[in-house]
Amino acid sequence: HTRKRLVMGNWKMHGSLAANAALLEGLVAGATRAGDAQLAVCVPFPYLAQARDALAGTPVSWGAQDVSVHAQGAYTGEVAPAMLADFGCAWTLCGHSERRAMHGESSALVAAKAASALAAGLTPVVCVGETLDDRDAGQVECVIGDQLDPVLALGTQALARMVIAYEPVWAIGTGRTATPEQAQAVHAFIRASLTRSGAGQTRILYGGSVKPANAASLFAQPDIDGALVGGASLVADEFLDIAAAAA
Ligand code: G2H
Repeated sequence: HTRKRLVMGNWKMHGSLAANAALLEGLVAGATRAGDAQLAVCVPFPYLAQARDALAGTPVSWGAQDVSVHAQGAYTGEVAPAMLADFGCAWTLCGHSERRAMHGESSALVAAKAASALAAGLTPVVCVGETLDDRDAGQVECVIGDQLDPVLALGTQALARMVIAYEPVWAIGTGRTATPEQAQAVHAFIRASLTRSGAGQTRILYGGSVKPANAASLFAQPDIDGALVGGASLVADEFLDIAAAAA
């Protein structure tokens, strides 16, 4: 494996100052368990300063779960990429399926958000994934391809500076993980698309009910370069067990 592995937590809308303090402290204390793999957490906006204060100077980096497509202006409730950079964010998720489904984010908007993040020096983690209906209809590659197209159109330079996360919607928070073989098949499809765009070394994370018990078999796949972890990222020991499997 030549690509550096990345294990990223997505706290979603969970946490409090008190709970985060304990979780962040646990992550820092156990960070060496990740070995050569990178560790990161994507926290709710109000807790970015807390993450920065707890994680600056440690091997654990931090980021946001969404970003505005706009640089600044009259966009009430939005958060600009430069604001995330101001708080030391290295990363922002773009187009998590929950944002696509609940906030109507199109693949074109998601790609534009990735470009806006890159312009501020952040690394976008662009999420793609099919629904169970898509899968049952044999449309996996078609759907993932449509989601990727506007991202690929950003060009080689942009693609080389981002991360892709494959998260089958039917595996998110359901306890139902894609088998390593199912995940690898889609990762290989994404890898081929990236390779045709000159960015074959861009990392591709798997997400969807990643747990300590299934992490090692996912990481054993040739095109799985790490994980985007929701539920299991809220417990330091579970997250670190996953990181250890990536080490
Ligand atoms: C998928 C994942 C993290 P979970 O959404 O983005 O969450 O691990 O809870 O399925």
